[in-house]
Amino acid sequence: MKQYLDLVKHVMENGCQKGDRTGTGTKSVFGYQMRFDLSEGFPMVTTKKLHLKSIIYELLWFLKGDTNIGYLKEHNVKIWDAWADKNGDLGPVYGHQWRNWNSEEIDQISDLIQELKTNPNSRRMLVSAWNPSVLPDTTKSFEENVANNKAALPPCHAFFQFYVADGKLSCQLYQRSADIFLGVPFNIASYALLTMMIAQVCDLEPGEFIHTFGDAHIYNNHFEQIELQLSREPRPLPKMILNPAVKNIFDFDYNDFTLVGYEPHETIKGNVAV
Ligand code: THF
Repeated sequence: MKQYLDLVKHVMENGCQKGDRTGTGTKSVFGYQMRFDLSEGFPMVTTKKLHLKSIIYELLWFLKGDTNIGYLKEHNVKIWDAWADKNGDLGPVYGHQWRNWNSEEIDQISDLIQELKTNPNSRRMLVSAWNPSVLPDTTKSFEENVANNKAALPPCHAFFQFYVADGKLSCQLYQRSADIFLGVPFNIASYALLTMMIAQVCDLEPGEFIHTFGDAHIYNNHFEQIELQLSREPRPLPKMILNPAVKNIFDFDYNDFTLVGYEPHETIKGNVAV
């Protein structure tokens, strides 16, 4: 994953020291883009071990339209725990906006699949998680915002667009805010997987995943972990195999995903800024 290591180097060399909402401090750049050709392998970072199980369950949870961490907890996935209220709710975050935009029963994922199947030349195949009407009030706690029907956090991966050419499906994501050490490896794998799943159910081949960033940052308490990753030699990319029998995007289940040949360097721990 040269693309990821290039991003890391770029931000370490060119980033500005910048304060942030969480009070941790970051090195940050504004605007950057990476491209992954999905025919070259599945883009999983190899310079540390990634917990693919969390990535798959999180994506299945988004696709269900679920915004309560109960389902994640059932499967031992903890990555959303820090922001949920006492009932496990996060308010109208990703899953809600994808499947029931602004609570108006607009199912952006079903509409996208329909458009891909019937009008693949369309330039309007977007899904937006960004909804100004549910943005949280930053003077209030996560808990208070959720009680007011606001999202606990504004979406980081804000919207994405699909593109079909030569029978191949590509996806471009705009991520407004990107935690390069913890979140970005998850986000790359998650959207690469979503692109493969949608390609399969629309009888297309996976093309490219293009990852475009707004504020791309490395938290000050991740520098040591980042240097360790830069000292490691990247390994060959694994392959992701989907169960070919699945033809409906909402029918995928954890057992339909098989990752082959993932031989990463060992895990590196880091604290998440809340
Ligand atoms: N907030 C911050 N500060 N960083 C983020 O990456 C982030 N997200 C989501 C929402 N807010 C964020 C949450 N996603 C981990 C990974 C992804 C997250 C949150 C946390 C994490 O701690 N990963 C560890 C453990 C993995 C595991 O337990 O499965 C890791 O080592 O990768 C980004 O969208």
